[in-house]
Amino acid sequence: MKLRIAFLTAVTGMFLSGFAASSHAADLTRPNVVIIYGDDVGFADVGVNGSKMIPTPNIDRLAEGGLNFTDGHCPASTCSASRYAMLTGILAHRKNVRIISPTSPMAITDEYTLPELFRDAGYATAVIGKWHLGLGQEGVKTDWNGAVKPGPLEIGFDYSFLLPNTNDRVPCVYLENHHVVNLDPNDPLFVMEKGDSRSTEYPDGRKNPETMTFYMNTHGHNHSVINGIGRIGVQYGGKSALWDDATMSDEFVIQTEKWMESHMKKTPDQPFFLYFSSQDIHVPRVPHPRFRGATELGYRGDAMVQFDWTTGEIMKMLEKHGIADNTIVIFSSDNGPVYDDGYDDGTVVKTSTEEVDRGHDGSGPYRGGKYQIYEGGTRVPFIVRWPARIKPGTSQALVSHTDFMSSFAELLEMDLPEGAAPDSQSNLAALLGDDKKGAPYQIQEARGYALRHRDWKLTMPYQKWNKKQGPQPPQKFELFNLAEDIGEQNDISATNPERVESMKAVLLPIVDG
Ligand code: NG6
Ligand code: CA
Repeated sequence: MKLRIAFLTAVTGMFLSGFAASSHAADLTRPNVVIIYGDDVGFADVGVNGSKMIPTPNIDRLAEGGLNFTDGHCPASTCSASRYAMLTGILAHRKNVRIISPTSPMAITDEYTLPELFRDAGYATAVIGKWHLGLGQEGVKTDWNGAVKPGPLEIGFDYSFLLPNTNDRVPCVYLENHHVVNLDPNDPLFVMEKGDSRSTEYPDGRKNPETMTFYMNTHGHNHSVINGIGRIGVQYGGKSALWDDATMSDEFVIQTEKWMESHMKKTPDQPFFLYFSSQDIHVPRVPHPRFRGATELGYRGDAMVQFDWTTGEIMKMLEKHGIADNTIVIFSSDNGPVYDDGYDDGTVVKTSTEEVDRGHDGSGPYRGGKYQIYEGGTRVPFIVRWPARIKPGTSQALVSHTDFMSSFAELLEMDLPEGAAPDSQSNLAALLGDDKKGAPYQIQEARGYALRHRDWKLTMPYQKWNKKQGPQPPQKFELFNLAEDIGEQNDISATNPERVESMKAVLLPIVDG
């Protein structure tokens, strides 16, 4: 009798949990969401968008199983600005967020954020990888030997494992939640600010350039030399906590695996939002030796192959836990491609106007790249995969990371708080493949601004430019019709004055606001 009850209970339990599991799998308002964010990965650095010289089978597979957006944009053509707008739905210029320095405080303060939206909807939330949105409080010197905060945990993430700034900036250590990993209290860590008297304990690249043994700098990147690579900023101490550049991708994969295992063990039915942010293929490009030689393009191409591997590992984790079908995986990048971004790593560029590295063009048919306002600066790989809901294919809809806030709010059936995410428009139908057009307009930020309206693009003049910043930005309002001129070669503003005026009327109030 006892046995029978036990058996019945087991069967009912199986039925119930089976039912619960399948109803969870079919819960289209609560899928897991994983953003795999690359760094400086251009539109055509992935095979599915035309890269022939860099094999990216895992990313291509992701695209085959999802929607590949060919007019998908990051908010800006540099890192911090893009990430700020993606996580807040606020364009970065409104808060003067530019490229963040090693000593900058948290850029996000009281804004309502994407992780908060997910958390409010009942999700577990985590960020693993590059942060570059500042850490610590404005006006207070960050104590890297104590609790480093505010940081991601104060803006909606339950867990964080970070590369605090960028891989070319100090401190060259990992930060797990509030604390530096492997820090020896007998060798405290300092990030020098102007006026600090302590000299660096690492070689100073300005005085001893011969210590930059991995490769030399081409511009900047000559303060503390760590692992034979000159960095931006000066670090003192923290030797036991130094990262190894060559194993950074492995480290992020291991930490993601750990986090996902623990989540699936403790709360398998709770959906999660994971913002996975790779350092690849930002400089200094130091792929693990097992990837070196994977392409004929040296460090840059090989780092991209490494990032493809990383993407495949994340997909394997989702499959292992049986959650790949009801997980939205977004693959994208924070800005367009760049070749020489400060180190002599062998990347070769023939001309400064149309940048091509030994036959490989990371922006494909689009003009420009990182830092620039032309399409190559913000039009990046943009893949959305969700087998439970999205029919695979290609979409030409105009979409942007700025719209994630409103789009996910709609998907989760959540109301954004009053005043939150003012620059975010819901583009959910386009992201799901139901709307072929996408946003009626979109703002792009760089050194200067641009407005997209369908196939029309208006760029705004930017005069505060100097040669060191790369190709010259527009010096007057320019108008392009991308339907006929995908490479933005023919400025037709002079023959379309009315369109210029009507587009200015949309762009200028947003830029000035
Ligand atoms: C620039 C750096 C560049 C890179 C960039 C940030 C110099 C001369 N240039 O200031 O190397 O670090 O900032 O890149 O130091 S981003 O992708 O994080 O925006
Ligand atoms: Ca970047």
